[in-house]
Amino acid sequence: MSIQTLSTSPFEGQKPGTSGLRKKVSVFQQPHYLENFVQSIFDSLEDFRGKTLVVGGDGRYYNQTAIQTILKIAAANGFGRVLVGQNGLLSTPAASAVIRKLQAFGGIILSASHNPGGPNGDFGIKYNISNGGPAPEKVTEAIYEHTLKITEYRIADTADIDLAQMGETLVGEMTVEIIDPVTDYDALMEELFDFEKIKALFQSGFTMRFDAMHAITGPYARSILEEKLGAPPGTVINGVPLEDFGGGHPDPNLTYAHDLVDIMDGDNAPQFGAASDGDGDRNMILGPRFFVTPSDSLAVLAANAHLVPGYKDGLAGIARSMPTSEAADHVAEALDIDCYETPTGWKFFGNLLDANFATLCGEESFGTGSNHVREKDGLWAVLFWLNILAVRQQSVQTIVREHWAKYGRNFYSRHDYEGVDSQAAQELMEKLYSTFGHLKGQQFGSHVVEYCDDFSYIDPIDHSISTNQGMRIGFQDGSRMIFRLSGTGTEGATLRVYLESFSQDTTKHHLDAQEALADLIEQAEEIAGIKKYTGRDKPSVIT
Ligand code: VG1
Ligand code: CO
Repeated sequence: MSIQTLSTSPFEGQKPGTSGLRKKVSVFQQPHYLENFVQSIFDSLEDFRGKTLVVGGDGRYYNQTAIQTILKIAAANGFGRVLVGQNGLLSTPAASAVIRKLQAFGGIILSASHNPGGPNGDFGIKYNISNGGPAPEKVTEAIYEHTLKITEYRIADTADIDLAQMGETLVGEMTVEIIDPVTDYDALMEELFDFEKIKALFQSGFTMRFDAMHAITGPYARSILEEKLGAPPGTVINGVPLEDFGGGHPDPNLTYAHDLVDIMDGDNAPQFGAASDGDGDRNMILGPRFFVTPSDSLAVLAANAHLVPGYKDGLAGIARSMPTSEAADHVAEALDIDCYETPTGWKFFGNLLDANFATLCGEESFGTGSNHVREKDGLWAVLFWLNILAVRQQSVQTIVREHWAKYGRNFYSRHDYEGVDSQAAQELMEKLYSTFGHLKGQQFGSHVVEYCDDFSYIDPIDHSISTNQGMRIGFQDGSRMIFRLSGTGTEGATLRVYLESFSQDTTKHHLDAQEALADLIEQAEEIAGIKKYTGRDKPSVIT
């Protein structure tokens, strides 16, 4: 074992964002950089000597190199055992499942999620606690504090190990076990969903495409959809994980999942389409020429949960992030269960799930999940939909339209302005905040402001407080707009504008969201001066 001192380190304190630390690969490649961050994680933890850690990533460039380093630092810091997915692979939800199943002390997940990969792309690292979920703010704050004062790290002076070889090896005195990344996850899915019914659905000729976007979900989707559920070969497309995701942007939305979108828009579109992101925690759900917004998807899953074996006894509650549409709230009301509104980021759902306050959780950013793990879970959401489709024997579109007819439709869209000047973005937010004193009661278009605030959240379990979680403006007609700066980008700032309006008028439900929200979009510009501050006349991505 050797101890490295950091006199030449470029490391100046690193703050984990919405989900861990994300930077360009070249930043992680600087001498001592990764080492310092990993040592800072371990320095912020207590009593892990001899205990088990789970390590895996989405397979992007630098994944295996980083894992070799992490193993040596874990050994020198006294972990007893580390479980690593074969070839360094573990989807984010699978890592969460493994941590929980083996009651590990925690886990390290290497991913920059949906951000592009490769030598010029992004890399990321995140610590998960023993419940399988992302470290809460008090832990990420402690990690950050340690990055400010770290002077040395401990690392075992040993050779790299073979990450392809299943079984056990020693690194110093620590045991490393290479595990199959898919087995435990598959078993969990089989417990939750009616595989027989879904199998019968495929046998009856039901057609689907799953776009793994050359990212981590390929092996999981092939194993479950094609091998276990009997979907025909070719159902999973872009199924081989690549270090650079084939040059693509593994973000399952209408802009980046274009292979799938082209298929679903085509004349011979299959009956169901789905995609997942870089690390397998996001999902997009499509019918032929029909897009299901993630907010609607959460509401539909909640309303139909009783049809699925794992949730047949009902839901304890639902939780959604603040910018996610209120569609799920209407379902919670009908079911007479609680609906929680949390800040953006999955870490805020952990306590609610642990305390059984909520069973299903969701974010507008293509994230849906439940108490089966403590991360959002892309393939889980796809299987949930398949289970509902198998029981109801209706199309995706019919199910969603019936849902709107019953609960009303929450028109929803998010406009992202990516890579804008950080200072300008900050100024926009500050200027907006300074108007809040006199916005209330003012009319914008046909909307009158009912409330405006900078969202803060008090965790109902540990009473911790999270402030500055987004500027929200609510109108008397139930519509909302929210302005927030992203915590996951790696270049400049990303401004997110979230827009929502509600209609119970079924004659309007066929409208396109941008059309239905056109007035609100105009008023958002009026209120915040987006063009002036960002210098952009339109968003870079609309979802
Ligand atoms: C984004 C999403 C947020 C999500 C986070 C991590 O964060 O808005 O809802 O939890 O990404 O998702 P931000 O701060 O950029 O808005 V993943 O799939 O990157 O782990
Ligand atoms: Co992700």
